[in-house]
Amino acid sequence: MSKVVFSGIQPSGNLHIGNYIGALNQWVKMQDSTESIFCIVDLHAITVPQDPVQLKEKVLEVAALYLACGIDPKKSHIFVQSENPNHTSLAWILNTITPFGQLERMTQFKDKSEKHEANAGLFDYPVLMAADILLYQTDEVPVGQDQKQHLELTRDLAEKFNSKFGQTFKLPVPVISKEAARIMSLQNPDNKMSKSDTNSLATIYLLDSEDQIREKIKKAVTDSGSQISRDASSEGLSNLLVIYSALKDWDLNKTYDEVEGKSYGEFKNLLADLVVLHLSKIQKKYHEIRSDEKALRQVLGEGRDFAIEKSSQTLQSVKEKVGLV
Ligand code: ATP
Ligand code: LTN
Repeated sequence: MSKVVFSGIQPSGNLHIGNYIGALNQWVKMQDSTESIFCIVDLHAITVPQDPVQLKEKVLEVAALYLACGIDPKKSHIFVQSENPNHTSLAWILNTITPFGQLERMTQFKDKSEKHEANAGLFDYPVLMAADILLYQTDEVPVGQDQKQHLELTRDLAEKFNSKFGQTFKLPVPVISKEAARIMSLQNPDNKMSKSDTNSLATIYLLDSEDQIREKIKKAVTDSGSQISRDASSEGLSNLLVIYSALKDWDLNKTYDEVEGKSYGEFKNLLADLVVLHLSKIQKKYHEIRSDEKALRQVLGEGRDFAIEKSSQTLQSVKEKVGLV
């Protein structure tokens, strides 16, 4: 039997090249050899305030971007989290074995509750994520580095449930690519590139225009050096080199072989050409897919039916073990 892969992205803003390089690009590579399930996690998105009309639109936008980036509905299942009620049912049950202190230690909760009014959903976010994953007896979860702590909690909860009630859940393994797992902000290379950055130059969005892409790369923060050299790369410059390598689909060494000795300006031009080329292909497909909403909704409908069917088996067994029928 092939391995089960599960992952998700929140429809909480515009997807960016960090999401693409850290997550989506890996998903595309995994879908050929696994049973892949990719979710649009709208219930996670509402843990911070969302505009209801925009949220509906973003769900479809993210779905269309999944497809445009190469997720193939013939190979993968794509669905919207809130369309499968089993996620919230399992999350509630897992809540009852989740130590309060462990949730308090979650970095993402600490960060987000500083920026927004903390609510119980934000606190409980990782338990819903554990439910997402455990419902499908998932083997592998491809994510960016920032999600590692949530995956550790997921494994802890699965182990705890299994030892308390008998073997029920598979223990999922995070798949985090070494170099591309943490694409940094173009303006502040100490922070990760993020959907919610207030500095519009910090993030390259998948739907940015050519001019926007070129401007952001041109203004990306580096150091005061002028020529690329293997042994003296600042964080800002290494981030650009990592983006270049990821889009070329080769390792950092090969990028150095190609660009060592070039001026920062020359390299930035090369990078801008590459990003523009790469994103223009994605954007072309995106606009085609997004303009046929009926077909898109059909993909999501098939994904939902599959997700409900597959996850109901796990939920049923959990309920029986806990004493709920
Ligand atoms: P926000 O910035 O609003 O917190 P986000 O950009 O982190 O959101 P998510 O939906 O939380 O987006 O993440 C989707 C996936 O993209 C996750 O697997 C996450 O680890 C990955 N990811 C997000 N940002 C980056 C990044 N800068 N580099 C690499 N991977 C990333
Ligand atoms: N928290 C994740 C999104 C997410 C997820 C999941 C990722 C929700 N449920 C299950 C993998 C598996 C994030 O990327 N911020």
